[in-house]
Amino acid sequence: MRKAFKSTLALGSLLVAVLASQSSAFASGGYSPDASSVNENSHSLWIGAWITAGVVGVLTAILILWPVFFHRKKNEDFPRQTQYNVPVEIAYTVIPFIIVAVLFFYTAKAETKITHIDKSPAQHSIHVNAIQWSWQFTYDDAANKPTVTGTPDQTPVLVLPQGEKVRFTLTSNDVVHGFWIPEFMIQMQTLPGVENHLEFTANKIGEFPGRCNILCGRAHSQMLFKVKVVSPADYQTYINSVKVA
Ligand SMILES: [Cu+2]
Repeated sequence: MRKAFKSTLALGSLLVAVLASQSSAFASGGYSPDASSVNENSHSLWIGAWITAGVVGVLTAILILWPVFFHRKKNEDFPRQTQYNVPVEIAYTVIPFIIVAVLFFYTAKAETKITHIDKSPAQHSIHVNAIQWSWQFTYDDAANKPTVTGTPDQTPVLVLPQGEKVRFTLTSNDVVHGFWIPEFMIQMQTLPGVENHLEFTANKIGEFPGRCNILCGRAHSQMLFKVKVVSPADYQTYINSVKVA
């Protein structure tokens, strides 16, 4: 018993040490609050949802553990059975409803901002087309509309200008795929026969992984791409250097 207590204590201290060493990553929920214009709206929602889940989780654990420790069977008598406690039933119906309504409100508010498309055209326009099993990026900015087509063996690179808004048109050649850049807290489905639109600004220079996040068939896990955020000048140089497909 003492040994079990000691090893639990050791495990607990190890966990605290790991969390402390990762404190900034832990505090930001594993995501950057400003990597893109989407993060600026998604990040607070993400953290808020975790805090809500934490509070609900701790309260639920207390409600479960309380009777376990303080209402243990003291004699052989069958305990008094109760039912139809109306105030309790109303409370456990109304409280979750309020929690869901509040989460829904903040989700809908953030989503409206994230999916907002300005009437005036964005500074840049890129067409993303998903194909089994890779991605095609067409830079509509350049007059010759150069296209980069990837394969599972040659993952394509999506080059974006730092600090400038890009309007994405998302389509699919075959089945439903999901255009996902985890670092930018954004995912949107690409649907055959439908054009989806999304606008955002990448704020930080660097390379970030991109993936398909809808199970779309045999080689779904190989639908990888790389996002490379460069300065606006380097972006112009890049799109002028891409060969027309
Ligand atoms: Cu896919």
